Formats: sequence, C-alpha cells, structure tokens
Amino acid sequence: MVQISALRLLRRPGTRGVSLLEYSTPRHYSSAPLRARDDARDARAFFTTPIFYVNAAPHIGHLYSALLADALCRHHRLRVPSAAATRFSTGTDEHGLKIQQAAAAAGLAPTELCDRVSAQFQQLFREAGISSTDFIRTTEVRHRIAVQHFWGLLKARGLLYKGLYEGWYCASEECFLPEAKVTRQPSSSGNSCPVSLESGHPVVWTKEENYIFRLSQFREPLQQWLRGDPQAITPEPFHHAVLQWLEEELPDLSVSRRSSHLHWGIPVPGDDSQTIYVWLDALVNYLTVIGYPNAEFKSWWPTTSHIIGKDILKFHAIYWPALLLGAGMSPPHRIYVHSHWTVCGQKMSKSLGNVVDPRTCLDRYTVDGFRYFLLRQGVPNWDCDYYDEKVVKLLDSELADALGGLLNRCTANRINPSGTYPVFCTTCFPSEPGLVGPSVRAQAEDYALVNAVATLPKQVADHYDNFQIYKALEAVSSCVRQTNGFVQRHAPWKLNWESPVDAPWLGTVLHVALECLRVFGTLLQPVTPSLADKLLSRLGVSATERGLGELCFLPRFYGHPCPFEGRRLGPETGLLFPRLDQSRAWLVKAHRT
Ligand code: ME8
Repeated sequence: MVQISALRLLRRPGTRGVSLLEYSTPRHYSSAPLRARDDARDARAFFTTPIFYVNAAPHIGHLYSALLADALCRHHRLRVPSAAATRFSTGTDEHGLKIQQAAAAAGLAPTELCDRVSAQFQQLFREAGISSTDFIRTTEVRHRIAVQHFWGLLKARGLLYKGLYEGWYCASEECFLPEAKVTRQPSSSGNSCPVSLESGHPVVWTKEENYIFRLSQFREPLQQWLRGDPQAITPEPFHHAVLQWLEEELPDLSVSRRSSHLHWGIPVPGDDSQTIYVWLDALVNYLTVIGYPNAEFKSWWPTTSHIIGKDILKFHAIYWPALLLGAGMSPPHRIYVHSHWTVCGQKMSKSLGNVVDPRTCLDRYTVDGFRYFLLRQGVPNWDCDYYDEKVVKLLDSELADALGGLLNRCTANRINPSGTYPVFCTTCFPSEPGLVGPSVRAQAEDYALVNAVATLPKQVADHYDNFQIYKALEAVSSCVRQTNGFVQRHAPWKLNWESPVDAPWLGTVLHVALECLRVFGTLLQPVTPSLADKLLSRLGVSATERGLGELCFLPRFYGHPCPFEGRRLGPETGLLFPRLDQSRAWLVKAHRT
C-alpha cells in the first residue's frame, strides 16, 4: 500500500505522463456566425449547466448559470434550426457527505430531501423557460451504470490504486484542502476551529484508505491541451488561472470514501467498503445524459460546452479533463466560466439571511424581465451585485420605454393607420450615402444606423462565442437607442400620409424602424423568448422567418425584394413590456429595508 498525504503527494517513480496523442483531437464547431453548417455533425452542440446540490433551495446564482446556458443554447438553435443538432442538460447533484449531513440535520431520509429539493429546481427551471432537453438526477439508475462503467475503465487502464489518504476535508465544498487553504476561526465555545480560507466552511482532518487516481500524470497533457486551444476556457482570465495552477504540483486525487463514513453514494464496483467520490460521480453526469456507456454518446462528445461558476473551475478544468483523458476521451470543447452574484454587496448565504428567491423575482419582474436583467447585468469576468431598484430601473428604461416605446411609435394606429409594413422608397433613402436630390431625405446618421443594425447579428454572435452575453445585449440596446433617435429625428407624426411629398418618406421611416425592430426581436429570442415572440408576432413575422439564416436586414436598401413590404402587421396585443409599477407594495417595502 502506498502512503499518501493530500498535502504533499509525490509523483510515483516510474509512472509516465499521458501523451496528448493518446486521445483524438477535439472537433470544433465553427464560430462562423449566422450560417447553418452543411455538415450536420459539426452543427451539433451540447450545452450543460452544473448539476446543483440539493442541500438547499435554488437561488438566483443557480438560475443565472442555467440562464447563461439556456441563452447560449437558444442562440445556437437560431443558427442551426434543426432541433436534433442541440442538446442541453441540467440537473441535481444528490450524493455525498454534504447531502447526507443536510438530510440528517433536517431529520429526513436522504431520498426525501433529494426528491423535495430536486423538484424545486425542476419547477424553477420550467417556470423560467430553461429549454433543457434533459434533467438528470445522480440518484438515477442510468447514472449509476455510467459512473461504474467509467470507474471500470480507469481501473482497467491502471489509473486507480489504493493508498492511505489524509488531509483537511471540507464537506460543504466536497473536497480536500491543502494546509495553505485552511485557517482557524474562533467558535462559539471560544475554541478555535479549522475552516476553509475561501468559503469559511468547517473542515475536518480525515485519514483513510481510499482509491486514488493518478492525477499527477496528467499535468503535462493538460498544459498541452490548454496551450493548444486558447479558447478552451473562456473568458481568458480563467484560462490563464488554470495554466497558473498547473505550474504548481498536481497531487494524485482520492476518488473514494469509506462507506462506513459515507454511505450516500455509488459503491465502488467490486468493493462495497468504498463509496465513489461525489465529484467523480457528479462529473460523469455529462456523459450519462448523452447515453454513455452506449456508443451513441460518441456523436455528442466532445462537442460539449460546460457552463460553470468560477467556484468549480478546478473540478471542471483539471480533474474532469484528466479523468476523461484517463478514460481515453477528449477534454470538453469549451468551458464557459462566470462569476458570482452578491446581494447588496455581501455574499449570498443562508446564515446571513440574504438569499434572493428566484421565484419571487420571476413573479415580480416577469419571466422575460428577470431573464433580461440577469443576463444584461451579469458579467462573467467579475462578481455582480443584486438589488431590487436596479432591476426596476433597467427594465423600465430598456424594455418598457426604449423597446416598447419604439414598437408603439411604429405600429400605433394614429401613425400607421393601414396596419401594414409600409413600402421602402429607394429615392428617399438611396443605398449610396451623400447623394443629393429633391427626394433624398436620408441623412448621414441614418446611414450610420443602417450600418449598425446590419452588423449587429454578427456582433451579437461574436459576443455569444466569447461568452459575453451582456455585451450582446448592450449592443442591441445601443441600436434600440439609435433607432429611437432616428424616429425622433424624422418625427413621422409630423408627416402626412395624404401628401404625395411626405408619404413615401413617412413609409420609409416606418419601414426602416420596423426592420430594425425585426432584427432586435430576432436577436432577443435567446434571452426574452416570450417578449421576442410578442414583438415578432406584432410585426407579422412568421415562425419560419425567425432564424438567423433568414434574417436579411433591410433588403430593399440593398436592392433586393422585401417579403414583409405591404404585409399586414400582426394583431395588437397590448404593451410589449408594461412599466413596473413603482407603487407596488413590495417595492415600497424593499425601499424601507
Ligand atoms: O458545486 N452567483 O453545486 P452547487 C452565481 N454540485 N452563480 C452561483 C452562485 C452565485 N452566488 N452560487 C452558485 C456544485 N452558483 C456541484 C456542481 S457539477 C458536475 C457539480 C452557481 O449547488 C454556479 O454555477 O454549489 C456554481 O458553479 C454552481 O451554482 C454551484 O452549484
């Protein structure tokens, strides 16, 4: 037996690092936006969220992760409309010491706690419009089969051995921590107790015989993978951080616990005295949902994009790729990392009593409103602060006033009495800027607007590729402002349909504004699906005309026919996004506290 310490693990003499050549090169789907790829395999994409612990009810941070994945996935579907090309999984992480202890503390059997909280996650995600194709629970039989098969592969490849493992274990984070990550904190009894430096959660010294994974062999292959694919982990600072970690020693990893200590988990195949480490169990969920170990999983792996919070980067960017390499598979295609939400400047925690309930927020701000807020304000690179007034201010100004106001201005009966998409007049708005003539009405700023909206879909797609969805929304919002400026500048309400001089220009102004709105509605579908549907339906855009492949902005300007010209607008169905009533009781209460 090999004596191992979690704090100082030495590489076993005579063991080789694993060569990158031992696994196939990952296949990348093109970042070329807006055009469906001919090759159906390359068009495939598989998005995942973390699977969430069921020790407590979901909060806005969990919803944020799911929304980011949902928006990426919906944007991909806009590019590649075939539903078969996209998969999207989420779920709950139900095993491990953390859940075992939480159930005991609540006086429940672990299965009862898991059923209860997993149902809360499922309900929240349903209500929030998370368009996942699978919700996995790690207590399902299909998952046990996948985990035990994966374990068997590692074992057969000589990557697991038995050894005495010791170190500080943090049940809340479900991991061993090195001494440098542990500090002492005075407890209520006056004694000092060891806690995790980063999270403040208690840690206990653990020493037991476990199965150990030869993680240390994978340092160089991981470095090669990351150096060879600079976008593997996005945004870049997280990629850089992982490479920094890999400069340090990479100890082998304990991947099981004594069953007498941890019974709530998947038993090690052939050794019931050991339970598989919950992180190995949890990470394999990404394979379970694509049918592993059946061969069908191979058409989805590794076209995988994991969306995760920064707190679990090490598990996804070091342990998981190493385990995959060990099992003869490629690392995931992309790991998209986001930062955290704080509340009024503080970390969200049950003990501080400041956890924001996402279902209350969906009720207050509407599903589309709250989705828009989280994705517009959440910045992956750094933490974001939540407070209610910020939501009201953003939604009233960007969705109710700017976007809703613009739609209203172009469709109201008073200004567009025929209720149609008016005709675009090429002599009023010639495609060549700077032309002069009696009927030319377009000005330099109008060409700037057309140019901005024409390039918007590509800009948005690039922001999605770089996991900067908030920048995509910022770009849309800026074009909405520019379009309002265009309408304001030409004041169509001062033009007269009866006048042969005014009418062509009036129609052109409305046509351009409606075309801009059609682009905004199309691009907002991944973030605010119902609101975008309402907007596009009002414009009379049919379901088959809403993909990015069909989005051909202002074709008349470029000398092509426009299928919308002369078409009847859709029915009037009320305000696009009603202003949030500032006098609502909850808001007054929020101001007071
Ligand atoms: O770590 N702000 O589950 P978990 C933003 N089961 N996002 C937040 C957040 C916050 N304040 N708090 C949590 C686990 N998250 C494991 C994952 S995956 C194989 C296993 C999000 O319930 C963020 O995505 O603690 C974080 O990574 C995830 O919830 C962790 O959820």
